[in-house]
Amino acid sequence: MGRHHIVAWNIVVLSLALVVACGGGDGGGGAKTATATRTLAKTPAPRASATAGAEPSATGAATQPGGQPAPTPAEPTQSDGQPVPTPSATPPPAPQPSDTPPPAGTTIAVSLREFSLALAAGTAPSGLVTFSLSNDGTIPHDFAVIMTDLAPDALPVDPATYQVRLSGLNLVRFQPPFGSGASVQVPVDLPAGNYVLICNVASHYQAGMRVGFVVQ
Ligand SMILES: [Cu+2]
Repeated sequence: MGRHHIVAWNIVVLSLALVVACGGGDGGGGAKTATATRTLAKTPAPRASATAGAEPSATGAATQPGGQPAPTPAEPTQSDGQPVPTPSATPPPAPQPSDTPPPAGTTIAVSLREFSLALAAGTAPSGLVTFSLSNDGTIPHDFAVIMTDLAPDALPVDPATYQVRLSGLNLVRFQPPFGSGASVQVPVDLPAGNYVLICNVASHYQAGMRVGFVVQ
């Protein structure tokens, strides 16, 4: 029994020693690890590293987002740049047409009624002349541009139709009858010369719908 008792005691002691050793070791290791961790955490280096990490991370994050957005804006910018040039390219043509209209010619307002034919201007430079017709009367009228050196009231009239005989004249342009209140734009390219403008509805010329016009 004594040996057993001693052995048991030894076992207990060994066990305690093992427990202490292991516990101490583990505790010490844990403590050391914790200490090391705390030390690292408390150490300026970790903070610096953390700060540095934060800065780089922030920088990196900013850089990455910035870099990613940067390319993205770059693409919109390019896309924007492309649309911008396109509109900018479009405006130039617009000015060109806008520039074109002025030299395009002269517009002459013409008021037709029973029974007269009134012009806003009796002359125009050679080139495009746009007669802006307004039927200010109550019945339909037509409009004929005749290049002739005859006097406005000297045109030949067909006694059967009561109309100016256009077949023997240089008819430059003829606008068919249009109704009361209507407006019609009649562009004509006119060389320099003398013209007579008339309405050739039966009897209208004789009634007074005629006027001379000079292109210089
Ligand atoms: Cu008429």
